[in-house]
Formats: sequence, structure tokens, C-alpha cells
Amino acid sequence: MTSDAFDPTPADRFSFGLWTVGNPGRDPFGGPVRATQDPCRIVKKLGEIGAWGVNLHDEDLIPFGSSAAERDRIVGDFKKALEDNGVVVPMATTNLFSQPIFRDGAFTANDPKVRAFALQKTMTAIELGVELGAQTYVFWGGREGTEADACRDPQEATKRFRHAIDYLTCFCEDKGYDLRFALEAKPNEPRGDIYLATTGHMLAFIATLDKPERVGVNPEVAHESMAGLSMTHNVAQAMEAGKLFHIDLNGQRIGRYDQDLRFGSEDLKQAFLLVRLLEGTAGNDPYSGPLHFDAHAYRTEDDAGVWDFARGCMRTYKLLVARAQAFDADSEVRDIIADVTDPVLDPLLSAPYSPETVAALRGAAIDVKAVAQIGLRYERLDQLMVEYLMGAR
Ligand code: DIG
Ligand code: MN
Ligand code: MN
Repeated sequence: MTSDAFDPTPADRFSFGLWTVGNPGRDPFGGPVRATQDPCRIVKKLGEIGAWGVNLHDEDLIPFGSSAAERDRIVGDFKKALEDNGVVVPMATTNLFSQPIFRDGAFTANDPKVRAFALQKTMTAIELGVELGAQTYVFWGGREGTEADACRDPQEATKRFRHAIDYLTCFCEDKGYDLRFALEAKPNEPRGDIYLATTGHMLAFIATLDKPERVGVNPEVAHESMAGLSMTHNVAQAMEAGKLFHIDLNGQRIGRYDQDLRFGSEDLKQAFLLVRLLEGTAGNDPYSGPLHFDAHAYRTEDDAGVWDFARGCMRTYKLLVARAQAFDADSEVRDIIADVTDPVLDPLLSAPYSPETVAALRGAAIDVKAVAQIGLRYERLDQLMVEYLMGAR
């Protein structure tokens, strides 16, 4: 395989979950098609292809029901693999969706025994993440939802989820764990409807927490797209609020189940716009957190295909960075998107409210008909983007 400027290095901050490149290819209509991979082998392979980090759910590494001695052995081996291969653990999370006890949810379940077990499991998983050096802890409430919606008051579900997050932020503060929580939304699947369905819902929910400063979001391309929303706009809102603590990158066709496809493999224009935002090539402050690919290879792939998938995620991201840099350096693009200024109105629009600015603003002469006639050249702008994407510029 030829090497070039788009080869990933740890400086790129690319990460994969054990469950992503370790996905054995099962789906609702067919069993696994690939062998289960040892986590230490995954770490080795990720190090070889230039990835920076590996993320995990508790059960990705420690089989459910393992003894304390078995847990310590597994963790010791994993830590050695991390060190031997120069790979870090940026993010950890809890599997609160596979075990049958979570059929009715975890933190929002009607049975207090389930809610208590979910907290027990999460506190243990947080301690595993801290031991491995994680700085971000993700909560994806995959089972926090319903089919038979009369089963509980949705308000009560929100209260129960809030109690869990508030309790666990206190747990981390009490233990001195320097972890930030990142909440991941998804509108449905595996539940008919999942509570807190989009990143926007999560941002509103965070504002109601006891310690909102410790909690941000982990938007995923596929999940926001499933809701028919703009991932780029939702990520921008999180960035502007200082709440983009982590991000799950992948590919998704709108109107389909959660495909978790290779990054950039579907809506390339939206992937370009997302990378442009994250990298700040248009001049905004860039995102500096982990770039996590929460995705997996097609079921058609063998082991070699899994690593083609992983390389493709990272290579496409880096190719799009270069395209976005070239696009935003283009003088014609910069001219079209340059700020429109007005020496009289700009100060009025940035000044705080006052009776004086009200009088000046209401007295300002604006030629409504003339302004309505101005051509904005967005057709040319978008064509330029397409041409940069297609390598025509
Ligand atoms: C699914 O999109 C979820 C789980 O894979 C995991 O809990 C989270 C972290 O990326 N994403
Ligand atoms: Mn997903
Ligand atoms: Mn995800």
C-alpha cells in the first residue's frame, strides 16, 4: 500500500471502539461472519494503521460475570498491549443494552432493581475507564425508551435519567475522577422510541442537571441523520455552547436503520461540511477532541476488509481536510462568504439593548426593495464546493 500525506498518525487523534473494528458482522437476519477478535490484537492492529486511540464498553473487554482475578488479568494484558503499541484509551462507556435485565431500559426502567444494577454496573465501568486513562465517559441510552408508551410517564423517565447522571457526576467528583460525561442521542433502535432523541434534546437536558459543566454531548452522524437532521448544524450548536466533548463519525443513508457505515461512504458533501466545521478551515475555532469512528465494516468483509474499512475512515477524513483547506483558501469562495458589513448598522446590531439603540435602529433608513434584489452567488459557491470535492479544482 503506497504511503502519502494522507497516512494517519496518532497526532490526528483518530480512535475506534473495540466493538467497531471488532464487529463480527452479525445483523438481525444473520449470525457472525467473522471470528471474535482478541482486544489486544485489535490494539496492535490499530497501532499499525496509525490510529491514536481505542475506546470500549466494559463488556467489550471484561466478559459479563468475570471474577475479580480474571478482570485484573485481562486489564493487565490490555494495558501492556496499549503500551507496546502506543495506543491510548480516550473514551470509555458502559454496555447498558445487551444484558436481558436491561430489556425495559437501564436508568429509566420501571423496576428499581434494574435502575440500581445499572448504577452499580456504570460505577464499576467508570473505574475501569479511569484505570485505563479515559478522559471522556459516554452515555448512550440505547434501551432508554419504549414500544408500549403507556408503560411509564415520559416525564418520570427524564427524572430517572437526570438522577442517574447527577448521581454519577457526584460519584466522579467524590472519587476525584477527572472525567467529562458525553451524552449520545439516538431517535430509535433498538427501542421503538428512545428518550432524548437528538443532540438538541441532550443540550436542553444538560441545562437541567446539578453539575452541567461536567456534561456535554457525543453526536453521531448516523443518529442525527436518522432523525432527518443536519449533523453539521447540530454539532455547530454543541460547539458554540462549548459542549462538543466527543464525536461519533460514520456514514448513513437517510431514512434507514442505524447503518454505522465507513465515514464519508455515503453523503460525501455532508461529510465535507462536517470536517470543514470541525477543522475550522473557514475561520471558526476548531474542535480539538477525539475523532472517533463509531462504525463497522460491511458484513461482506473478511478480516482484511475490516482494516480496509478502518483505513478508509481515517483516509477519507484527512482527504476532506485537505479539500476543505483548499476550498476555504480559494479567493472566489472567500469573496462570496465574506462578512457583509455596514458602518452604521453593525455597531447598532452588536450594542447591548438601550433606549438610544432602539431609537437609532428604528430610525435607520433601509432600502428594502434594493436589498431584496441582491444576488447572493450561492449557486456558484456550492458549485465550487462540488468541484473541490470532485478534484476539478
Ligand atoms: C452506539 O452508537 C453507541 C455505542 O456504540 C456506544 O455506547 C457509543 C459510544 O460511541 N455509541
Ligand atoms: Mn450508530
Ligand atoms: Mn455511537
